Amino acid sequence: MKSMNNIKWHESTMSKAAEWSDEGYEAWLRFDPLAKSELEVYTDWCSEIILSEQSVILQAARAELIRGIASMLGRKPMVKAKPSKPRYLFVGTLDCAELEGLIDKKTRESLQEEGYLIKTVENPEGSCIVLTGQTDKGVLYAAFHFLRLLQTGQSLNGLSIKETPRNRLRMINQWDNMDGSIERGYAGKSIFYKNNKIVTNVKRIQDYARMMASVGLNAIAINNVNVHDVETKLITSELLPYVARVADIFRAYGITLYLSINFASPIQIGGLQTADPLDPLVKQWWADKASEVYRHIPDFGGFLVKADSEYRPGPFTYGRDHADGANMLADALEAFGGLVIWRCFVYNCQQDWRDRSTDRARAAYDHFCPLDGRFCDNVILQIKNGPMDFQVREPVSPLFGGLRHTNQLLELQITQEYTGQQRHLCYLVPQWKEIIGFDTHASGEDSTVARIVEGSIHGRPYGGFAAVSNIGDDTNWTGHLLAQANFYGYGRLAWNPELSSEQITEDWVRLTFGNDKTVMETISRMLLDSRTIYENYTSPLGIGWMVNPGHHYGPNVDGYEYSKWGTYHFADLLGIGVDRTESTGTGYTGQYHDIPSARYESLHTCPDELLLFFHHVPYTHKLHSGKTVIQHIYDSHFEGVEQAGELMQSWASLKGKVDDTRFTHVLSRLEEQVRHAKEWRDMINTYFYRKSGIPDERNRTIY
Ligand code: GCV
Repeated sequence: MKSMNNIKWHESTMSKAAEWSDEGYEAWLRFDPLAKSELEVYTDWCSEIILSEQSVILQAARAELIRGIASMLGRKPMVKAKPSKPRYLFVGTLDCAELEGLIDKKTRESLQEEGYLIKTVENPEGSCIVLTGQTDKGVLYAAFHFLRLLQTGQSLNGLSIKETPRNRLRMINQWDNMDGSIERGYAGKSIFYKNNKIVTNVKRIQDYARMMASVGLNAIAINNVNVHDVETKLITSELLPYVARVADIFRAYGITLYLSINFASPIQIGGLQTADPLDPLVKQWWADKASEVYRHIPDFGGFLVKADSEYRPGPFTYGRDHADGANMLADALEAFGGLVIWRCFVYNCQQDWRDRSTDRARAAYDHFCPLDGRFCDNVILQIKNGPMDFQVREPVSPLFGGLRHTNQLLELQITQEYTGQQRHLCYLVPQWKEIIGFDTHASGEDSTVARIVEGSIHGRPYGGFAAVSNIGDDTNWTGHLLAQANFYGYGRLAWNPELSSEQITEDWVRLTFGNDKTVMETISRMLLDSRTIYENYTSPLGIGWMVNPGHHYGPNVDGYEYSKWGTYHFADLLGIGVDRTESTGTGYTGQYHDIPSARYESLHTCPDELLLFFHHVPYTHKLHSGKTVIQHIYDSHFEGVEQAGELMQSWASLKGKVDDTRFTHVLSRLEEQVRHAKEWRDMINTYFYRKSGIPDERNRTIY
């Protein structure tokens, strides 16, 4: 535990990496100097900070406030134990003696563990703005929120902001491997590992922790869910001291560390003959392993597990089920307060494409719903947002609403595996809002995914959001600078799913590019439109895929059509789509509760954008929009390319208003997007024209 008190490194984060600031290294924590009009009043409040406690997290809050305020106001604030001015900032937890009598009982009681309060308080010594919370973490979040107020030019008069996170877990999954590669990573190499070792220069990890905390994220699994040989050893005494150092860094920013584990570890690193979860030796091995991990990292979060999925080992090998597997690990971790996060991405990845009775979309529900109620309280099932795999459009997984007695985490993918790989602009917050707002009708109306995963509908102790990170060691973290908005937006939504896409977007643009109205409106519009645009020129009407196999970039309509992965579109000369109805298809629609089930089952009520996910229809089928399917395909693809061109023009209009480095970088990505969108348009349109023989009503060029 010695390293827990090591707070020296904060100072190193104090030096502003000026040489990086125009390349996007500082992301939304740039703290650019503020306009003159705001300086006077802000300086009046911020030149003195009263802060007496010294925990690592409060040290971080202090460091952030000094850094941010100094950078924005051009003057470093003084940190003192007692105020010497009539206006100052007070930073500390609610139990500080100074706050006695200043914050009423009701407010105190309403602030939960990670919640915070930012409040202007008049007291005998003058007025202060209090940044407080029940815990140090709350105070840290309050500090970041306060900095956001300054950065976005808000008034500091009569502040009374109370925030509590809706979700207990707000997690990031890194798909990083120890050789430095990142599975589905599009922004360089890992910031955690190099040459099969944990990095020694931890500056990037520290700055990443700051970025995470600034948007309220509180948990991270630092290795890929596909745990290969070297990574299996992360839970051994050889590597745990290094993992512990990374845990120290995250701890100072209120972030708990998790590891992905290999279910076959007892065999691979334990010398046992089996990994059978019901075998007493295996149980003992994991119990011993858990205590070893906690000796190194006393506040370790727990294990993230991908089992019996895409060739990963799991309980099926021993004739056991997922509840047996997860509960065995849960028993081992329970004494230490650890959690098992067990993924539901389980399906047959060796399907025969000729077999139309097997439907990959059904798999997660079919595997996990029968186990509902059997999982220990410290197990959380992590469920991908859709039944397939992070496509630009798919329905919400019916497991949300299907499970009633199990903790659930919504898994999103920030990294843009199927949505343009951070070469195309595809801002995902609007998609995520649709997902979390989806009404499952599990317990009557308003049984939204947001309410299910927060645990309120079924009274579950744990729940929240997890997402696959999109960052790497590229200077700007995310490859495409504007893809930073996806990371930012994820954090804000995980904290408060009620925030609108518009609000989150505006905040991000202001923090990243400043408060100029034209810049703010132009970039916000670009972001908010970008998902629809991407959808327009890629696979149509919810069918998904149509990408090059393996790396998943670029169009290939039949790329997955005759493969083993269970991802088909079934296009022939007459029509396209997968019949997933109960009446004539795979029965997938029956996995939803009555109202969504009936909506998807009927051709009359199935929404256009998901039509081909649920139904096989002729190309001449009329959509609710009044267009035929084939004409919709042509029109949306021509339109998508035009819209991509408009994105580029919108950006070009900002020349001179955004610094040259960031301007040129984004412009070149948008140019590539336009070129590539044309490739998508022409391949998709040509494919369907050749299949159907039906010409475009408007006689545009199709090859
Ligand atoms: C980490 C998809 C991706 C894989 C990923 C897998 C998963 O299949 O293509 O790279 O593996 O999902 O989520 O486990």
